[in-house]
Amino acid sequence: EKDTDTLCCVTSTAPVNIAMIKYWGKKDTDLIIPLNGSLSATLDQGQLCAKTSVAISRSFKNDRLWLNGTEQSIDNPRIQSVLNEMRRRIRKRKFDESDLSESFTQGMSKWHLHIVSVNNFPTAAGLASSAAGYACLVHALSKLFNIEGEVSSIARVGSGSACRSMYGGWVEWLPGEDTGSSIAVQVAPEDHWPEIRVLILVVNDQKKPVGSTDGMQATVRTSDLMQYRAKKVVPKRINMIKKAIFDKDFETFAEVTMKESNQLHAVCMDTHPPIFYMNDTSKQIIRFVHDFNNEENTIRAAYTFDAGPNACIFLLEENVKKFISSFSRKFPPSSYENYIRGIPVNFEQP
Ligand code: 2P0
Repeated sequence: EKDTDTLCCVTSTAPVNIAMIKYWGKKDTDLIIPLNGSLSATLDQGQLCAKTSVAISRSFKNDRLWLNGTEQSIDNPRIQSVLNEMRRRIRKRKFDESDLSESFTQGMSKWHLHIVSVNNFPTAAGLASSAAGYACLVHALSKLFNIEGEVSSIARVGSGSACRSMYGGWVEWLPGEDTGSSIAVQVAPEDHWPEIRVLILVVNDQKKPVGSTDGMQATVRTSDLMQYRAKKVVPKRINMIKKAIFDKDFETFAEVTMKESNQLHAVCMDTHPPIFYMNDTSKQIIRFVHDFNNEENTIRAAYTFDAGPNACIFLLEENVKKFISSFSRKFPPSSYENYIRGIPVNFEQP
């Protein structure tokens, strides 16, 4: 848009993250405070990522939002939560007269915001598109308005898992009790374990039948197993996997990752009525990974599934070729060859 009336524009990119320890369930649905902590790896920039531009100008008539080329309502409550949290942060600090932030906090009577976001992968297919999208929006707005310090909690009010995409490397979301304490922290940096790779096996890139937000609250309401999981299982697993990451102990890392994935899908099954995210192909992939590991009696690959049928496979770089050749013998190439992607978990900051 042509503009001579003080247009300011910032563009950011942010990668998706893949959780080994799963977030599923909130104790505060408005503030998005989770029932349990979670832990993820942020993928390399440029592979699966969101790209967002934010612009503020006096010549814009109103606030507007475009997602993958289609205009969406800016009144989306999650977007409004992010914008409100952003305004709250701006108000907390002093600014000079030339600061654009002032215009933004004063109801935007003269200044309006345009947000344009695109993903380079399917939206809402269980590939963490909302995580990358909100992380990217918050990163771009923070740059536009010079917000410094802890910003993962702003991304969190957009979409819980987005707080983990605000950092590279291995990232833990501390569940916390309130909006200031429910934040993401980096537990190990980008270059800590450079041999790790992730393969994404896209079984189905259609929109999932039950969204994560509704699915997880149905689980919280109806699953007894969920309460046990949040209190008794997850805290122990977070400690175990952190130690495995620090020690680069792939076997323990892989075992915890696979058990976590299976418990997420067990609590979905324990939801009433039950929720199924995995399909028959997903289950064949699980069987395949266990067979692959049994072949040489060492754990060389680990699967994890989120709220969809697609598999993420963690493995060490030295085993990628062997895994793909063995996988292609078992599964007909036409069904996956365009989708199998080796992604170095080389994590960069959004
Ligand atoms: C995770 N998932 O830890 C888990 C594993 C799905 C399964 O984070 O309601 O889209 O926006 O906070 O962040 C999906 O949850 O849900 C998710 P909201 P979100 O990655």
